[in-house]
Amino acid sequence: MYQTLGKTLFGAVAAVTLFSSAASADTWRAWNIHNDGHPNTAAMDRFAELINDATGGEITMDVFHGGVLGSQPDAIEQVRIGAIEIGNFNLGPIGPMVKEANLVSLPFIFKSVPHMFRVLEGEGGEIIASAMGDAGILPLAWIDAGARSFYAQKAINTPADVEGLKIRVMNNDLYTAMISAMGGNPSPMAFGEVQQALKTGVVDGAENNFPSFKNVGHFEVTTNYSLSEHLIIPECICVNTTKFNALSAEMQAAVRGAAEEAAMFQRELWAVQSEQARKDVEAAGIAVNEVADKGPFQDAMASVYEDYLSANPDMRALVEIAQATE
Ligand code: BDP
Repeated sequence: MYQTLGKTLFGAVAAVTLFSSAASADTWRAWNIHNDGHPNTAAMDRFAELINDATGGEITMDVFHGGVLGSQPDAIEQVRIGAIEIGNFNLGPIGPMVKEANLVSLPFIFKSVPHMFRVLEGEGGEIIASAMGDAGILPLAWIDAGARSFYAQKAINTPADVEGLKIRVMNNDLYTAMISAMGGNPSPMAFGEVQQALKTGVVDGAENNFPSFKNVGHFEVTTNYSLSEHLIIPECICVNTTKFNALSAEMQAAVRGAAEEAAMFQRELWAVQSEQARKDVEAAGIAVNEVADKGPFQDAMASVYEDYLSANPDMRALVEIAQATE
């Protein structure tokens, strides 16, 4: 009996020792809104492999695709409080929580995707990253999300074509202001609801990049995609700040390195797959309209800038940094 108890105790102690060494390995949950076939899904899967390799298995990652851990605004909040460790987020829905991130949601603030990356890799990016880190959602790397353009059952060549249309936007007052400034009716809505809303006519149109337009079937319920390219919104691989700061310097470098490599992989995939997505939707019958003159769209945004900057004068400096970046 004693011997049995002794063995049992010994077994229990051995198990505790084993378990505690396993417990120093941490499993992080990662949020991703996209499904298979989207470049970010492949990049997040790659990130899981890279983080495991770079940390010698001390950090492993379970990636939950398709937004199953919640809508994007909810997931951002969950990463901020540490209920989810990591996410691939669009900076659009981060703006309402971290003011500095709103820079990227001003229509036409960037001249091109390379210009957007130059701003993010300079002083502007440092200001945004540090504000996000302070808010609990630290960007480890920036990724590409191309440019967003309008789609509807008709071509949108001028702001007047938006007049009277109900257009779905992401959750951010700047996007509702943007649609209202063109005389449209903005309808903020979760990404997962947009296909049905387009199909049933709850909204007349929406706006997104080619991979998202294709991947969740918006092209199946629309006829025209018009290249207004009014928003160039970057995305991040973002981690809960407290969790990241608790790591040793060596582990922090490993995690950051893995995120940066995953981001490079994403940017390469994005270049190829966004072109392919355009070809695929065209082959499926979508009319892709070049917008000959974006000037009228830019002009229509003057009141959006004025209202925003008079309500948020502290954002003026950041806007000037972006505008002064070559
Ligand atoms: C996609 C973004 C995703 C957004 C979505 C949307 O990658 O993060 O949630 O647009 O429009 O392009 O909601």
